[in-house]
Amino acid sequence: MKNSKKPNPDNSDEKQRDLDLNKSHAENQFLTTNQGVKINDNNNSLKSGERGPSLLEDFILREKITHFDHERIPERIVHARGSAAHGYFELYNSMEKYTKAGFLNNTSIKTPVFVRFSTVAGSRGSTDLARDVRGFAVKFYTQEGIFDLVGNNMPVFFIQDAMKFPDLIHAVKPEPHNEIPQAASAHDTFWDFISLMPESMHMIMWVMSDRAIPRSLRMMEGFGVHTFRFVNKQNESHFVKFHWKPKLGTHAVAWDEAQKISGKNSDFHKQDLWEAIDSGNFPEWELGVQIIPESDEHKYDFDLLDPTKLVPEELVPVTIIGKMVLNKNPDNFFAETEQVAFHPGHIVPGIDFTNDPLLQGRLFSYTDTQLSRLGSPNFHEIPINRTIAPMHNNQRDGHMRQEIATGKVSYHPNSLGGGCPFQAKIDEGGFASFNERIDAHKIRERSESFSDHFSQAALFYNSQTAIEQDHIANALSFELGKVETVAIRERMLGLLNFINSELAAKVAKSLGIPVPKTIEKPINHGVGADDNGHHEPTKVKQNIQNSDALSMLKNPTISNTIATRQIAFLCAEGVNGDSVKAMKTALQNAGAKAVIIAPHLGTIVSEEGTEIPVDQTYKIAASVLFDGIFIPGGKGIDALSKIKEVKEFINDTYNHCKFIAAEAEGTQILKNKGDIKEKDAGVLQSETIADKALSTSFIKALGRHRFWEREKMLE
Ligand code: HDD
Repeated sequence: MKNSKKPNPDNSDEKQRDLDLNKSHAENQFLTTNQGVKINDNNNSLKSGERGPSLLEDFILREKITHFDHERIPERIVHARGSAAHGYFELYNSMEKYTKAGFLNNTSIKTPVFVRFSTVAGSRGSTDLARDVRGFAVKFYTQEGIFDLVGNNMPVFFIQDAMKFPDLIHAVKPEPHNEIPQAASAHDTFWDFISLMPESMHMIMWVMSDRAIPRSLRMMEGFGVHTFRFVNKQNESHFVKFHWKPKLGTHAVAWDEAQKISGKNSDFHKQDLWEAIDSGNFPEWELGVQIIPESDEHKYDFDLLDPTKLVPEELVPVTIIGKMVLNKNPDNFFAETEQVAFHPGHIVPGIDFTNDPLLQGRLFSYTDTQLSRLGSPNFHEIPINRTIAPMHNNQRDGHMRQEIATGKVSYHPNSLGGGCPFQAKIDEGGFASFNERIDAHKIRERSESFSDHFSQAALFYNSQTAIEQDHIANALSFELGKVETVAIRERMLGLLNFINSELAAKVAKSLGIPVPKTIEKPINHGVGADDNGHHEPTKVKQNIQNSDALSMLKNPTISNTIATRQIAFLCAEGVNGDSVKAMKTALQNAGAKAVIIAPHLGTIVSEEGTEIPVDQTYKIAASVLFDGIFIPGGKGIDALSKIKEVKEFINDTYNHCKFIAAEAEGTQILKNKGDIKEKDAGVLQSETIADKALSTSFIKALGRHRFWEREKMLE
């Protein structure tokens, strides 16, 4: 076979066909050098005699080692750790009234997408379960060019102006003198900065909430964060906020669990996404928009241009306009996930920016960073970054140029090339920026309308259930407990007190210091507050209402599905085979995965004498890697109760508020454990083998994700 480039059978969309052009397949091929010379010996370098020095002449060795030496590129300065997948976006109803973007007008177009999820602070090899914001970046390969929606799993941001971004990131990254801690915000420099930046308080509430420790990348919301514009054919503009709503609901793990997962499987999220797609359980999100007419720009008591504010869904409802399905894992992590280059400035006609000062700064940063990360202004030619729309211009040359532009003309206007490539009129699809009128002085200032730093932080906190509020207080107690400088802890307590005095008091109790009384005004070094009180942050407005949409627990999964959930079956020799089989079948029928855990791999023999294949041993499996446990009946229970890891398994499952089901003899192991409360509704028990009622109620319970009420029982 001469040609090793063969088309991928999965060429279902235009982007996949485009990527196929660059794929290579080594089956039935000779090993060659980069120049195509067949290699005869890939084990030994060329030497002067068997024991002699290697020869400089060895072009095969030199090429191999040189390439290896240059394999690494700089990791992303933020969002270094990521996982990505291919898929498509489908529109439900035409949005023509608001935007002329083709992919949002035509419901018959399936737009290919590539989506990368990430943590922000950690390095490329850090843990998935860090308490952190998650990046949620979507590249739409539209027929009119690339649109990147480069968002996060939280709808607001820490800072209001891009000028502060390097400071924020320097503060959160490992401290520069000793490179500690990795992928964690619980250290002095982060909280030093935050305690001096009251504008970050709303985002801090989100990051200290369970949103920062998702159960899965498939179970998080996504947000465009900034207010963008939709522009229609009549050149009318509406403000728009983008939302991604996961079909599987928004779920989190417990903080103690997150820390343990980091040890047991630091690739937990990466693997979860990969396996779900690999097994055909394609994750889906619906795209929602909040649309605000231009005339309402100044209607709200916050500024639409301020990225530390959200638009409560109760004020402007989210309209669902389409869905995104991720249905293909990348073929090569480096070529696709690592080299993909997102940019909020990649927009298409029909979508435009607003004057949000954070967004404006981002418009510069992303191309700039790709230049150092990917090494050339030709990064748009890397297959994963290549548009599927026709692309012609007079940009030329540069490192690693792939395109062979023909002809002698590389300028515009020209007559020698017949005027080509020519400009597009607006009705031919040419991009024209929205002609917003700007009449202003050049000024290095922040708008007074950005000064309310506490109202929405309080709105978020007040909208949470009591359980979620406790989690926020606990997270703050953990983070500030790791801060060594007492003055920083005190400053933070002062700021928390502006949000909610009970929250501040709870955290203060854990830190063993009082909430400082002396701080009457928040210290604000962020927006250039001056001695005259100019631009001082305003206090919480009294007219704050609750916004149920901000709570995860008030918004359970639409369908309460248990699809793709992993349930551990705690087994040993002599387990009841019918008990295992009946529950396994019931869970599988509901889309969940039953994982048989036993003392050894291979098979175990049930009390009926049948062989049951084992998936994992107690040395490998851990409660934190599962969504719930089932303890089947059978005489094997004696052996099971003697296994050290089983006790830890049950304890962790219980402490992390997961659902437990046990049948017949299996219930004894729970009864013998004094710390499992008898009246716990999250522990389902039946004395009957293969009890249908038990499996039905277990499936229903698992759909609730967690029995968080147990936390109170554990106090
Ligand atoms: Fe950013 C990467 C999201 C503010 C500068 N950002 C990056 C990624 C996401 C976001 C999801 C990873 C993309 C990928 O997977 O490759 N960033 C955000 C959001 C922000 C935000 C939602 C606020 C609303 N970012 C922000 C500011 C700046 C940057 C204010 C600089 C002024 N961001 C970058 C960057 C990165 C990046 C340095 C690193 C790697 C990259 O761009 O490609 O340019």
